[in-house]
Amino acid sequence: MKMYLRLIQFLSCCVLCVYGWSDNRIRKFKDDFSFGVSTSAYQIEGAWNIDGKGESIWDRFLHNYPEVIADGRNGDEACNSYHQYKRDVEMLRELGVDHYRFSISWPRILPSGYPNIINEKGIQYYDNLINELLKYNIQPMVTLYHFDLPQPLQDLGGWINPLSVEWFEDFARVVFDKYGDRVKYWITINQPNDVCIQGYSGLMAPGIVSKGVGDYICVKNVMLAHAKAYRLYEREYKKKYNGQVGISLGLNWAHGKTNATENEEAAAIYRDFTIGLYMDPIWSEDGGFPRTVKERIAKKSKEQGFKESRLPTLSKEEIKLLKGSADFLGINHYTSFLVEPSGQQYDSPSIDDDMGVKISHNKEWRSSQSMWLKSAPYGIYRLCLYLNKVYKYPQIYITEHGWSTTTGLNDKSRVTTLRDYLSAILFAIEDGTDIKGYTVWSLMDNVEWIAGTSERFGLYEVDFDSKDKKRTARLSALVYKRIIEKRIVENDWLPDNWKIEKEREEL
Ligand code: PNW
Repeated sequence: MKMYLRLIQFLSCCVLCVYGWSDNRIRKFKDDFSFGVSTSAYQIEGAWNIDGKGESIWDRFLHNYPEVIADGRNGDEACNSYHQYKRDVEMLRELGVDHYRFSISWPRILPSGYPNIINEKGIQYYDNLINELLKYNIQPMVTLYHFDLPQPLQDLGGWINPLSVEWFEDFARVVFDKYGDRVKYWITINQPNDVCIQGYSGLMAPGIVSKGVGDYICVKNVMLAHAKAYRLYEREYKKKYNGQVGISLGLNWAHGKTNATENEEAAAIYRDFTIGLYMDPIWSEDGGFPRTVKERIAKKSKEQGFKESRLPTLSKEEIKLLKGSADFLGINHYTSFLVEPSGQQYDSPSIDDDMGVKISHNKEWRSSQSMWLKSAPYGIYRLCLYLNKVYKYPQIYITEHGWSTTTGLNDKSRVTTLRDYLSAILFAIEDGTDIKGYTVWSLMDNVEWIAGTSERFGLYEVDFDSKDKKRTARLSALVYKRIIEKRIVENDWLPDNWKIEKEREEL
């Protein structure tokens, strides 16, 4: 065990040295740097059919296909935050966070999806939560859409239907009207790439498979929905409330498996499809989807006998609507990938086939409880510097970063990851990126979509078998609290009661 830890220390040291982080200066987060934690409605609220809440696509998907959930636990009860929100805020106070990022369940406030019926009890729930947060000076950062579309709108085609742009705008209006006086940070959409690419791969709700076709139509509509909500706020609320509206993109770093030209080229393609596709429409100089992505999909589509490119075009007006439609960039960053050209056959059509690349992890990166998640802290540094260069200094909030473990309070691997990534962020700030805040995913263990509760992301452990979904602070919660308090990353700090445990282990 000791050997293993040494090895990890040695390896992370190597990584840091390679990138020139070996000096002994103490770097500090500024006082106005905002530390927070994140959750989402479906994953924590439970009360899926209580007090007039409508059905979401995740309710439907996991009720219909319980066998896809790793441990069978869906979001029907989750952490029961619908009834336990005061305990949640108590934990936020224990941590001393500056902001709390949570999402609003669209079907909880608009059960039909439309504003024809407004569920007052749902409105009241978020009112209570927001007021409770403000009472303790914790800034609410509110996501409008974190994967839980009202099922009645899915029955009309969901994000594939171009009307979805308007549905979202109407929903956003209700939310801005009700909470705009108190909420200053808005995130329109969480991870359009997951909403669309995963959403139409069959792995996530709505569980429809339409690879390389439906997913791209969804991307267009989701991006436009974001822009419409942004413009609505800009037009009708900004003057009065002076809040900021952004979007959270799932952005991981990727570079060539080796520095061979073909690998670097493959990595550039991968970045264009996973970063550029969502960044360019909002932050690039010309707007619209990346030229490389448009060309690749158009060429493939032609070869496959499609009359037009499977990637829908954006009109001049749509390009204009999207360009500049964010006050800040929310980054959800978890891991990095090594890229090489693919020798293998993918489903055709599909985004994998369009990209034609293969991704992997470096074998030396530390593993989490999730297959896809390995620790490569330099990745967040390189990603931020890349965005700075390509997109001209966007204002950034890290809106999610997290690590999964099994159950248990002694989550040292999460502590290490937290420290490594926060150190990398300090370097990125020093090297000119405008990072305003950082948000841990997640405040507490929750329903990890089809992984159920088999992968734990919480600073607080949740006992899902207990009646009140008891929450207990892990070691990482105490370490994060200390980081927030001191505004520095101390690699050897441990709370007193954990020191004893560590000494015992080392005997
Ligand atoms: C995020 N990746 O999804 C979601 O926003 C959360 O709801 C979720 O619980 C959390 O990450 C942990 O999974 C991700 O492939 C999906 O790197 C995929 C990736 C990262 C995050």
